[in-house]
Amino acid sequence: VDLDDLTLPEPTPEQFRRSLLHHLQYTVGTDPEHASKFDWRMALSYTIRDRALEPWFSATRRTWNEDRKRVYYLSMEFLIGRLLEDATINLGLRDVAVEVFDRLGLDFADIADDEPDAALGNGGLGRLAACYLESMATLGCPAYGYGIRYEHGLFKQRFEGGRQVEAPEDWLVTDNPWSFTRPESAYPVGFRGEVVEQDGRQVWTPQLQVLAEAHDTPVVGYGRQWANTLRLWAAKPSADLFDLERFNAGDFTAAAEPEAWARTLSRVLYPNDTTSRGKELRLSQEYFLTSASVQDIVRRYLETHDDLRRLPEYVAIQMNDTHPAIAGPELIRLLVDDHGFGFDAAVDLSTQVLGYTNHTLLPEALEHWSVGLMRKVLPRHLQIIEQLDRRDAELHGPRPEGVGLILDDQVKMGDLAFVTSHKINGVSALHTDLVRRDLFPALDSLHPDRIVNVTNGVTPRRWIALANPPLAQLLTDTLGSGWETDLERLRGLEDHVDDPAFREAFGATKRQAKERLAGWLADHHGIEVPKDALYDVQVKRLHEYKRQLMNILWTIAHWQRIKRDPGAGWVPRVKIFGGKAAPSYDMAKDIIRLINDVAAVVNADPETRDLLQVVYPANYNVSMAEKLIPAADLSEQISTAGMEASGTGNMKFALNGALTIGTLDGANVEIREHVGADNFFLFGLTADEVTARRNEPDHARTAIEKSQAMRDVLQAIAEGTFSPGEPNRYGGILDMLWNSDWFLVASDFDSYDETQQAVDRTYLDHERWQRMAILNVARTGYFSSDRSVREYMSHIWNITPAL
Ligand code: 26Y
Repeated sequence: VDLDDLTLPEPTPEQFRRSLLHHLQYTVGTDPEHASKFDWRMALSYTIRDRALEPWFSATRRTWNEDRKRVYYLSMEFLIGRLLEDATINLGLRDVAVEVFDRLGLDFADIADDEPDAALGNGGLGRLAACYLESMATLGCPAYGYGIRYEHGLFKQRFEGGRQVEAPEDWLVTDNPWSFTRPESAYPVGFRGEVVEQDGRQVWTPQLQVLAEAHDTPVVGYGRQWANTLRLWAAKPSADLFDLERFNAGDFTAAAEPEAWARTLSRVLYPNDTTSRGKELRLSQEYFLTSASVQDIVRRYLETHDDLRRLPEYVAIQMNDTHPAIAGPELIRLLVDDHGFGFDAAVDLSTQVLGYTNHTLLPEALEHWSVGLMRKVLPRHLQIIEQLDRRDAELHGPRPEGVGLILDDQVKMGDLAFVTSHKINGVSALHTDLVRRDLFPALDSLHPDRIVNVTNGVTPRRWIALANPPLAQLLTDTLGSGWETDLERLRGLEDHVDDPAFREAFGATKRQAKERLAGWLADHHGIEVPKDALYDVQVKRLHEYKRQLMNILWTIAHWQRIKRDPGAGWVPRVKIFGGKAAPSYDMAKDIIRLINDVAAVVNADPETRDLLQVVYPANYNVSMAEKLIPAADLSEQISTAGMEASGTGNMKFALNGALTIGTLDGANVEIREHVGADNFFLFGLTADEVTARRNEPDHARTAIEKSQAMRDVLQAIAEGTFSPGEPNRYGGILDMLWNSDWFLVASDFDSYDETQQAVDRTYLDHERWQRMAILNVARTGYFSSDRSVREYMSHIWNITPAL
């Protein structure tokens, strides 16, 4: 078959319209008169998808023909959001699509807004994986993302009486036009059972087996030259799991039990982005992803090669944190048990193939599994881990206390990932230093060139072109096209910073974004906000270290001050919060409730209404971020120094012309270096000062006693100002603030307060603010995920792009 025959030409509006109407009739089964928004979205998705197939096929064929090295990005999370508009932009079809819908009397944006988010992730780590997939496709880096096709992504959040209530998310309930099922690519994944020695070899006979079935989504790069695959595994019962005998005996429920267990593996995303819950299911999910992916990788390699010793020339596997860290033992197991390798050779080979990215230093997020659980679920892998541990001890001589893969009967997954990887990377300069110094000091001195830094980045296609079309247009008008794939070109804006016409145009893009946001808040959340206020935004997962609490406490202080002197020339502010708390994280949920309670009181206060509004739209997700970020004037990046590995929202805000108020934490440090200290609102203790302060007894009480503002705030909360009739509602928060305050809210409060006041003063000087905002855009091109991915390609994956 001559496949070129089937290639679709670049469509004229007329051809696009015909495709759309064709799909509406023949794929969706309706006609324009009766089509719902859903029907139109489906027809449009298939029309766009058709155009994605050409680059997808040609990239796959080229990689195959040229026998190229491939990257495999293993991640338990891919927080992709919507795909339709992203694919439309990357295929260069947005203008044509908008025009065709216009002519049909429909609104493209409205149709695109109908798509549910693919929320297969919790937060930063999952969104980073999505940005990297998009950049790899744009750069022509042959790559596969491997993940789990969760039936239920991250829970939906709503508020009842200000409290978070979770409901299951069901993105797959309606058709997913982007996914292709590949029933022919299914792998058995075994669990439990026994290992016996036969003829000097270990033979593992699993007790349970499930099938991993592949579902592929094309990931189209910008400029439609390349597309990669996101392969998500769905768990299916393998035929022998169904107990026909029991079923025939009438015990229908029991007969279905093993089948139900199998499906559980891809049922739901763990909504916990901090603590590793010692749950058999979580470990099984991790192994399910990893085993299916590693089998698929080896199978693909062997289709065109016969010598597994050359695997590192063709395969790079990146582990997104330790969640897939069983990849080392799994690859070693396949090489030793199935392909006759000796242990040392297998370890050597695996290490050359694997890389590990660390995303957190929080002790509660460092995964470890008890030896008992490992023995039960993955007995063969435990043997391999023990053997690795013995081998390491032999290779490197006597070890200090605490060094080794197993400590206190727990397998430490970070250490395991380290010893099975040739490169370990942190996600910002500061974080990487701390990974070296605090997390892996012993392993770092044994392997001094293994730990490297790759500062995170975000894709400008989604976070500028898609999220902020007016700004994108201004960039193109000012710099020409090309900034989308060469973000350092934003530097060119520096030449225009003194041009009043440019500043006016830049200001107009921000105003438009605020108007869009205000309209959306009114329509979708029934919230009215002034359009000409300073928009101050903190959106991210709820966590104590991110200090949403400090932000809301300051909001109270600000409100109190306005009330004391309403005529003092205040800058009107809209304080915007967004984010979800893990369902079991009580303190985070209390903070959510406090924010909502404060919003209720403050927003209803006639004295301050025009000067201060607090809004917290429920269910923050990727598509909400696309609306909020472009409208922000001020980006809150206020974590306790040393605790936020990088942050990536900070980059999105700066690229959209928001100024940052932030601590010297994560990538804030580098953002500040890039934009210049004058264009960044810095406050707070440094990471080293944080460590020192924590050792001072009573640091919290001391700090509160020194701060009049903070005492007034805490008193108002204690009096029930925000919880009328229930003054003790926030007793837990108050007690924590006075007596422990691990995250140093009290210690940093006054510094934050002063800096917030500097923000107001600066905002009053409109021209100065405008300049600062423009310079933020001009100088943050470095934070494109294209730059990050290039660094991975050259420093870790040793791969050259095909484009
Ligand atoms: C162990 C398990 C429950 C677990 C699940 C998810 C542990 C951690 C996570 C997620 C971590 C995460 O999202 N980390 C974030 O990664 C971003 C991308 O590198 C960073 O920008 C951000 O600072 C970091 O918190």
